[in-house]
Amino acid sequence: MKIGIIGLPQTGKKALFELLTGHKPSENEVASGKPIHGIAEIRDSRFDYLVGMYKPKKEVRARIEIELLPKIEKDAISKGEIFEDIAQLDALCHVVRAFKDESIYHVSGSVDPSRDIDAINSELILHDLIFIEKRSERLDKKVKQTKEEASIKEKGLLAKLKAHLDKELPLRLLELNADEKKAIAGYPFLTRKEMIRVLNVSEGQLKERQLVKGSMDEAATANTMRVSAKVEAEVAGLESERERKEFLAALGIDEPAINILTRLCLGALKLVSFFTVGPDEVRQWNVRAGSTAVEAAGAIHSDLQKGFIRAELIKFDDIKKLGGEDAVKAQGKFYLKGKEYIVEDGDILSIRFNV
Ligand SMILES: Nc1nc2c(ncn2[C@@H]2O[C@H](COP(=O)(O)OP(=O)(O)O)[C@@H](O)[C@H]2O)c(=O)[nH]1
Ligand SMILES: [Mg+2]
Repeated sequence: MKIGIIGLPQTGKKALFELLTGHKPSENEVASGKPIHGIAEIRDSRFDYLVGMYKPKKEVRARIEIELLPKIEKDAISKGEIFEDIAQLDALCHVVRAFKDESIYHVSGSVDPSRDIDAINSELILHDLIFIEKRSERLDKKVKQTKEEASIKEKGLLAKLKAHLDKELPLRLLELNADEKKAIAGYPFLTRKEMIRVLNVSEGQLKERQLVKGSMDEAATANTMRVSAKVEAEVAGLESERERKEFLAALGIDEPAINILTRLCLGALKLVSFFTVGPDEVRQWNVRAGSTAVEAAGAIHSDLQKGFIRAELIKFDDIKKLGGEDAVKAQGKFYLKGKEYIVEDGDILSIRFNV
């Protein structure tokens, strides 16, 4: 499961990638025009809380894969290449320039986040429209020759997708039934992918409420957040946790934006986190939303999946409220679950198994 960072030139993509992954791409890597791989640790205050409670010998954060894609420029669609790379991703993180800085050039000469959001949307929409056009031409030929029912049906579906895209709307906002989803599952539609939008703002804009004015794609604002790459880099550069806290408090910020961003990435990838805890190790794990207890066991080790007996479950909120495992048990909030239990975000699991 991979999320990719996309956007116009000079928006702060590389700065955010560095903050998320700790990997500083070299000039050569950037110049190669290829996606740059990195791994980001999930920053989750629940994990920190459990580490504080269990004081384990070892702490292991969950991770996600991140790719930094080359800049998307106007008419990028005609060059094509980057879109094949985007098609390989499971979700997108669009970095939008909102910071004002005269010393850093802007491709369009002025800072205007909603214009830039629409520009990138349009490129992705155009990509999907071109795909539909080509696919439809092939289907037309096929229908003429064979009158095949499945092809006729698919043509109808593609026409429906096209009508939606023609309104400048991404396909992720179009409701499809299970059959329709299945029919297009193998197609490289970019606007079907979950998208997070990161407004890279100036320090003074961090607390503003309004996200973007007048963009076409307002339905996506739930997945939009503000970051100041500059502030985050300063926070990351501070030595101690105490210094970081004080610095953020002085700016009126509760938590580094990078933490919020990693959580949004998890959501966009449709992953949920569970925890395993104990004196030896506290660890956070990611599994696909909808995974069963036995699948979660398999994420830990195949032996746990094969020999699965049951999962012992505590909810994070319960242990936080009650202060410890003993109190959780005393309150009857310690649960036993079978193979088919659907893991929820924030579950603390202990798998009983037989080898
Ligand atoms: N003032 C300011 N400059 C930034 C911020 N984020 C990035 N920059 C600068 O903008 C330029 C482009 O940043 P970079 O991370 O390379 O963006 P990319 O080209 O989109 O990958 C660099 O000179 C950065 O130092 C920010 O939050 N505030
Ligand atoms: Mg750059």
